[in-house]
Amino acid sequence: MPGLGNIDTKNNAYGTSEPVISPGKLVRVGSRLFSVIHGDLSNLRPKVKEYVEQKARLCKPENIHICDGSEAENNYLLDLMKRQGMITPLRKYENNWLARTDPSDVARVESRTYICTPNKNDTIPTPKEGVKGKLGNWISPEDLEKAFSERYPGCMQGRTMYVIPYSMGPIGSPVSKVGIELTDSPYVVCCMRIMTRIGSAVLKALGDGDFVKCLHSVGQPLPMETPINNWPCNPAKTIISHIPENNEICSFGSGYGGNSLLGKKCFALRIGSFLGKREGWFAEHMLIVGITNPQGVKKYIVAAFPSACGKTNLAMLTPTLPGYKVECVGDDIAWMWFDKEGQLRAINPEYGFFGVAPGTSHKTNSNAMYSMQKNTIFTNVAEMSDGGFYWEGLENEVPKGLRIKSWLNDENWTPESGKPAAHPNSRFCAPAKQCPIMDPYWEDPKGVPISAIIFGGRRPEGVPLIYESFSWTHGVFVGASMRSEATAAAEYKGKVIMHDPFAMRPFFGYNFGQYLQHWLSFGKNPALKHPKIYHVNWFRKNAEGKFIWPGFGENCRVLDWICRRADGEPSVVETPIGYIPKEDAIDLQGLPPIDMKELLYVPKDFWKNEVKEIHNYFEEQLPNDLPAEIQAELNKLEERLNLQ
Ligand code: GTP
Ligand code: SPV
Ligand code: MN
Repeated sequence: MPGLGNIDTKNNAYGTSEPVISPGKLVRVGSRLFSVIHGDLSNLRPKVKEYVEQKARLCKPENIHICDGSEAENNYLLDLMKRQGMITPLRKYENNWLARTDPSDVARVESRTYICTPNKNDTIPTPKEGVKGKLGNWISPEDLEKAFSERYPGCMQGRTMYVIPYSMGPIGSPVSKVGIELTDSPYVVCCMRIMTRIGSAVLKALGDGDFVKCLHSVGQPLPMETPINNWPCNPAKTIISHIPENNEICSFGSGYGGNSLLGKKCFALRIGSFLGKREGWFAEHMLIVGITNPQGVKKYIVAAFPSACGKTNLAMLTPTLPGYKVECVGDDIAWMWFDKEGQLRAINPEYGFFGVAPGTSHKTNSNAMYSMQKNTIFTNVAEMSDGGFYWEGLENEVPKGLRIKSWLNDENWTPESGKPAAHPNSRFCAPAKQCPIMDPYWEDPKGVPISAIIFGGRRPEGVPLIYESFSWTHGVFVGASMRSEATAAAEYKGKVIMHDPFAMRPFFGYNFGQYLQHWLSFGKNPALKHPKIYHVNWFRKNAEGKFIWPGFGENCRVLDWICRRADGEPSVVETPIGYIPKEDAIDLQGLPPIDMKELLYVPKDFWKNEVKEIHNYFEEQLPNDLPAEIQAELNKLEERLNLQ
């Protein structure tokens, strides 16, 4: 194996400056020679080798690098990216780095994310005639093949193709699943090493087993024109595609987040939900958190909020109620199943956090702040002249005496510029084990037992702080009818209220109607202990447009009520939409006065309108695929509102 760190800085064959570890072993694949600069192709098991060779023949990289996951390899890649100008060190910390992307590659691109099945209806519900389906994008095998032929051949020319074996879930555990990501982005390798467990140990555990085939290219073969911020990408040709039947993901043109770190949304949610349906489990866009009360009783809760709506914050909150302890299992994705005793259990398949930076501070989320003090890759945050990171909401004021360089490279950024210093979807990518409150069982393949399921969103109006559904089926309806204000996590502009069922709208791996059937089917099994299902809203605003609820660490007060309800506390008021807490049931000790009446108010006219919206949505989006039970729940909600 060539020595890592021994970088050949002379220009490569394409006259560009991608340095390579020299000399590399020349290997013939078909009619082409590749330089295998790290690892040994002949040591790969046949299925893996075949996949790598097939895609190498197609993408024609200059080099192949099989990742072992070691620290030396990671240091080599970080150094390589530094030399390429793709990342800069944040000097104030240990091994923290900042990448600035091309400003046109800053978030997931939902409009170019596809699921490919022979039948369209297997991917998305058939909408009403003349209406565009909004529950995912379908592409036919023929059209995908054509799109591939216009993109992948030769797309890695001049670059190194990295082979990343990775495990979602602890390596070798029966609940874990393996992916092999081939990518031409060293940034992706370093982030995948944080977000998943990667390297030789994964290949060993995989043996001759099956894996999810993941192909990723930034879509810019060398030589290319000077990339903006040294961030190669190809927004005009970006396409993120999934072929569930083949266990395959192909992503082209974007280097960012969920578009390129294929273990996350593509595998753990889209392919995951497809496999979950087939195998009888759930892959959900949910955090997993443990809460222990002053009596030492611990419960775990999962919560699904749309992107940038508070999962990371709730997953690692610092409780303000005395005597409570919160521990984090996961902040974005839960794989769940009912065990033989009928208990719902969950694991976090990830290994790190890819968290929203703006709004994160010692005041709002100190555990996230501690998690990112070292070994963290930041993307599109701003940089202070002392080598520190900076973003909106980090400090109350812009620090005096320091200059701030914005994510757009404005060296002397000031708030007066009227533009944010950090991109609203800027992120930190940090190892989970650096979080001071990781749960002792966060890597237990048996998972943790779940006592409650929460749905929620950003609802400035009308939606109470919390309500409890009447039953499992009603809870599934609550998930199905979720709506939330659009955020910067995807390409949407403005603050429109969007439907986002189960916080999964961009992540369903198959027809949403069938997904609902899957959830409902568990309600029919009386042997299962069905956790209660809730809806929360931290984002209700008063007439002045201010948040009524203080949020963040104070959300433990709501979790506490949920835990007490799981133990049978009868402190509820029935409303048409579900049970809400009695006015004094939520512990408000130590808080300045809060208008709980306003926070818990269920305005009838608002909800009648909400019913109309949901009705239209179902009618337009799933005229044929909506399960009757869900329609019945909507009708019952309407009746309850009319009776009131
Ligand atoms: P993804 O990683 O995109 O899935 O997002 P997420 O659901 O993990 O959201 P995250 O916790 O990162 O929060 C997103 C934004 O919402 C941040 O700017 C937070 O500061 C803000 N936020 C989170 N929790 C609260 C809360 O309880 N109240 C208020 N007002 N804002 C919050
Ligand atoms: C989300 O958008 O829900 C994220 C960030 O967690 S990304 O990995 O880009 O999907
Ligand atoms: Mn997310």
